[in-house]
Amino acid sequence: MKNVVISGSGLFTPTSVITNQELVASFNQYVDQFNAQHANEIAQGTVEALAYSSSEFIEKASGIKARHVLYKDGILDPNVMHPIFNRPSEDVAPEMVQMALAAAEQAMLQANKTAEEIDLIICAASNMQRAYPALSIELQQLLGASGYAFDMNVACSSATFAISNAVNAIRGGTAKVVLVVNPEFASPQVNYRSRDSHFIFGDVCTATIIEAEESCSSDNAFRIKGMRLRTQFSNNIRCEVGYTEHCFNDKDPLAPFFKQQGRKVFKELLPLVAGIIQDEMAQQQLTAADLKRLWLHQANINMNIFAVKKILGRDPEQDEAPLVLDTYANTASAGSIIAFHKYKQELNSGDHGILCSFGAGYSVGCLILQKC
Ligand code: CO8
Repeated sequence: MKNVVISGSGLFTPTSVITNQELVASFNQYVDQFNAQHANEIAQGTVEALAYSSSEFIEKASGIKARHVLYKDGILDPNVMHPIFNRPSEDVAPEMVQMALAAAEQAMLQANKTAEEIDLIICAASNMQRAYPALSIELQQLLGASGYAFDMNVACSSATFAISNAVNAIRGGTAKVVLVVNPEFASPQVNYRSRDSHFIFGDVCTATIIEAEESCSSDNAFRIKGMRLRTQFSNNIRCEVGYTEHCFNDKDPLAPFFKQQGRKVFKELLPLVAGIIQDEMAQQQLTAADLKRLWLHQANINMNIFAVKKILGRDPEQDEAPLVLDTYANTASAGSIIAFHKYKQELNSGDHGILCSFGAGYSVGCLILQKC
């Protein structure tokens, strides 16, 4: 079987930042307005008063201190509470394609690959800005790449599942050099009026180049030694919005938003994640002592600490399981790739690491990587 590598990675980070303090101040202003407007109903017990959010809670419960967003305007205005931006026109690439272009250019540079050499593009993310034509095909045209392109969505595991598709396409002979992009434009899907979830997500885009080891000329490549994917249905992380929404008589104002049962996710997903990583380590005949890095999904600091302890049997050392969610927040499928992109340079030839995503579906994607 052909050896396949990740020969380059790229990261586009929006310049605008929202700190927990800014987010909480705006949310609490909204709470004051809501409670004042509904004072009578609250007094009569027909409406429940809203409670304040808190920066301390957010940081302790999630590890998140700030997040990058494409459009800060509107999000912090208690009378708007969503990003404000224009509907993309037919002749301007939408945000997700523009983010992908920026991340792709970095990944191509690192992999020493030109756009003409790319013959498959996969746009893999938790949301697509439109149903069709595929965002990846627009990106293909802007880059001047050949071959074919498609979009796919496995929520937080979109990136790892797409990389495994890329490996299979290369081994199956339908592609030689694959660009995977993960534009996570999450902020429009965040319910900034929900205390439980207003702090969770940020916007970002990652990119990776995947190719056969024999064609690789990058000095920072990682061999994909093992891949293990798993899905198991759960309603605990859900978004209802779809193309049928306008047909329903009972309009659901919460339909466009991300919602979850965070505690249940925590409890149900972790054993699944730990089991899949351990199974793949056993398959590759690796023990905890063989692992130099754990590039894990970035949803919650406590979840990552738990998973790492289960896998290594001890607390991680600094940068052994790097966290980026303090500054990026949860960036869905891009999270583990950001960690990989930022914390892969120190590994030496032969060193192993695990890149693992987990999230809605449920879905888990585990890749065992070895520095070439
Ligand atoms: N400020 C103050 N207090 C709060 C706040 C807040 N903002 N929010 C909740 N509280 C209160 C609650 O009301 C509760 O109070 P009480 O004890 O009186 O009932 C108390 O704090 C504890 O609440 P929780 O039990 O909910 O708190 P947790 O410790 O569980 O922390 C988390 C909440 C951080 C959400 C945590 O449960 C978590 O991170 N779980 C993991 C979830 C996870 O990994 N989900 C994956 C989602 S990502 C994904 O799959 C991608 C989907 C697609 C992406 C879409 C892009 C938008």
